[in-house]
Amino acid sequence: VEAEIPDSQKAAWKKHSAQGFKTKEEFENEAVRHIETTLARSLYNLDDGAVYGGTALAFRDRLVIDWNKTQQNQANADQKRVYYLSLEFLMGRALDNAMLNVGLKNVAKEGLAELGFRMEDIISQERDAALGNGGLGRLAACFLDSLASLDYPAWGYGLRYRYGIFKQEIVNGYQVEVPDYWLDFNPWEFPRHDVTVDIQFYGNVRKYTDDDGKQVSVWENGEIVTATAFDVPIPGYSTPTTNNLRLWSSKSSSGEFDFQKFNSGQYEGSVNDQQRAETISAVLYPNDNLESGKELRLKQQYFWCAASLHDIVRRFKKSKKAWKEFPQNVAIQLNDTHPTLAIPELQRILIDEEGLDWDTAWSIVVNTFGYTNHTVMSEALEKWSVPLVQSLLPRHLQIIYEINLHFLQYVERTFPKDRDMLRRVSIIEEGGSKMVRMAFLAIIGSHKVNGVAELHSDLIKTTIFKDFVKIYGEDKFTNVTNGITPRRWLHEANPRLSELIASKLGGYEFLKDLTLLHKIEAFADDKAFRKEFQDIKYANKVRLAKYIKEVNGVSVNPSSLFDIQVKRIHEYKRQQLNIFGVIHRYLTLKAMSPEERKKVQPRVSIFGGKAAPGYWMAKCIIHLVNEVGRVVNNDADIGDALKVIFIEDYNVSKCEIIAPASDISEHISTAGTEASGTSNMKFVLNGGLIIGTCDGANIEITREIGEDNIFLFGNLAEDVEEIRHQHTYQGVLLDESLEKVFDAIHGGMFGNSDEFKALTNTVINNDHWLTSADFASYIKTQDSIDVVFKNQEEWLRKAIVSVSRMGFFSSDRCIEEYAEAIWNAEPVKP
Ligand code: 8GP
Repeated sequence: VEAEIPDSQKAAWKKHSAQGFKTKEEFENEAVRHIETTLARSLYNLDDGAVYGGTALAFRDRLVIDWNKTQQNQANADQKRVYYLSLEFLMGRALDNAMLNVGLKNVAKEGLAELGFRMEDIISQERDAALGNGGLGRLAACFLDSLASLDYPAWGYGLRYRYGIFKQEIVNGYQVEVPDYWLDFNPWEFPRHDVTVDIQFYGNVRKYTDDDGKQVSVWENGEIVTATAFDVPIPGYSTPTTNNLRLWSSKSSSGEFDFQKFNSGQYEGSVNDQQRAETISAVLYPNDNLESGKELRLKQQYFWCAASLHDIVRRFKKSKKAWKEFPQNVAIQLNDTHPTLAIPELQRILIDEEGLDWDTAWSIVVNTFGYTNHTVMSEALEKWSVPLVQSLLPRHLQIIYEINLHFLQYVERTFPKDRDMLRRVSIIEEGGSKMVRMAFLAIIGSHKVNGVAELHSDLIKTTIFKDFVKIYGEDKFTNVTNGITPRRWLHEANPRLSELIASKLGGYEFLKDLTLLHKIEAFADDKAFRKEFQDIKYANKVRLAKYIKEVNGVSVNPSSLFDIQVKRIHEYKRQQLNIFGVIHRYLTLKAMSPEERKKVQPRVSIFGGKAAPGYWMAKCIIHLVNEVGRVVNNDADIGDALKVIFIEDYNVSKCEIIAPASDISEHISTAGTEASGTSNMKFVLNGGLIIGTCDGANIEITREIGEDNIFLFGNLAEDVEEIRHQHTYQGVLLDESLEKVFDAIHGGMFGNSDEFKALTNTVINNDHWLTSADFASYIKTQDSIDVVFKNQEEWLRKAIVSVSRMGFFSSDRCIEEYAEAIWNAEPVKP
């Protein structure tokens, strides 16, 4: 195509092509131009919001110039591309990240100052892009940052939800969900009204024999919904590589609305189709580690998978290569089982549309996909009812049955004696109602399956996927321990700590190679360094205390020990263990004389996190935390000795204030339940210590930083089953201190005790999450934390050594591992 353009035309384009700003002057030009023209505001009609808008648009222009060059360059390079399919991308704010990654933060800061604005105020105007629930979605966001920073030709594919995760308000101590209107102003996306795909649902399959005697299946007469692409540029750090996150939005295929109905006076009916279609990408399902099995969710999954695959296949076909080369050109990573329909969809395209035979097509499919599992908990494993799939995706159900047939025939040949094996591994679960087991389909249709931390990857091999290890061998299963991007989670969240580290390492190279942090260990005993490190932590605590004062109206003393647990509220994550521990502390303090109380290490217990709207028990936990806070924070006997805070609407940008301010953070899931956890990494990287169970990535964090630098407690994963068994057959032996805590709750100390009955009863009745079984060990460990914290020199030493040993947990390392062991992909030099 390039050759067909006349030279004179090329020269004209080159002369006028957008360059993007580089200097402070140019930045101010661009920002003011956008404020005055794009946003139609003026010097006399300005606020921080408008200046944020102008600044963001100026940076967006920069990004899109790099984005264009990157896409051109990657197309020319003709290398294997990576596609990361995820229903969730929990991106947070983009402006600060864009400024850092393109290296123009100081330029913008000076420019803004000259225009009369403070950088921090402008950055804080931005709303989070909250297209995710928790760890799984944030991991996808960190991976995009690392893929671009390492120059991989990689795209993310997701859904452009009109409403991301709900906004949480706390009203009278209860969680209330409010819609999040994040799209009101979003300068970071480019609508591509020319990039659309028609997606079919329902309908029927017609079979016929063609002229060559070949059986052909045609899926037809369905309902059509149109997918439109919205592109979000993803800038790499310290490289011009700018990748793409393509989010699909749904709309009616028949245009805006039905004109015939409209003209015949059926005004409401005329918009019905449109609304039905738009519903598909309207909301993010707000469940974390729980599947709801709703038809709309299945529609979302197919809509997104089909649009993305169509796009990927279209791009591949432009290369005019043979189909068998597809897996050498395309790697698709499935983030959990949500995109599993991409497997039968690619098979359908290859056999029904491209005319390949089954075996050739299937080998292409398997070599293309990789599947990442994020949980072993049965309530989170996706299953779809066969009749539902039959009605929505009739052709796909046929293909799934055929995949299953081929697979089971193979299993039968290989394990002729194990008849029960067929029942256990079949994609179709028989029984009352037939279900499609998505994880099994994902394993069978992928060449690699990975867990997200060592323990978790071992557990999937020995529990839920045990039979598949027998069938396929160990090699198909691998581990890639999660990581976090040091750009956002160190440099942006904690600029002073980043600066201190840079001053010792002679620059910011460690933001690209986090293992360089190990050189900081030499300063663990350096007095001046320790002092500076301590001052930074204190300043970060002051910043959080200020936020708490503003929002919660409670004064907390920044010299107290800040004890933080922020994550989705879930019984397995055990915020209930934490709050019961807090009540125990309160009762202990109450029983002391004022003199004794003065000697106790003051603490602020901070909680934050959303409960799925339908998860009643999680909502009870939030309510209890708030009620305990109300009582404790107003108890004059207690004063600074204990404060209990619930931070409303925990999200990515709040985490950036919270993580740098912790002394201790809690990662206390029942052993064997938290696949990895990633906030544990964020907290340690920011100079806080951890209290945690031997679970998920806590285990590898311990290995890296050393047992002396982490507070571990509780039963081990290998003993959990046995303990549960005992509970079932011998009843729960309630911990004595916990019993006192329950007495206080039942006695009405924290308001109407009926509201908390369910919470205490599940512990008393079967203690599935080992809250009582781990209580004594938890309390003892918390007490030892008070003792160590009093010795600030020792504490600082532990914290500094821990930071220096966190290099392994960069998401850059994860991406290198995926690229090497799963994708076989190489970077494209910009
Ligand atoms: C989460 C895990 O719970 C967490 O330990 C891990 O760090 C994170 O994934 C990233 O790997 N899992 C989920 O959020 C999850 O399984 N969600 C599915 C139900 C959707």
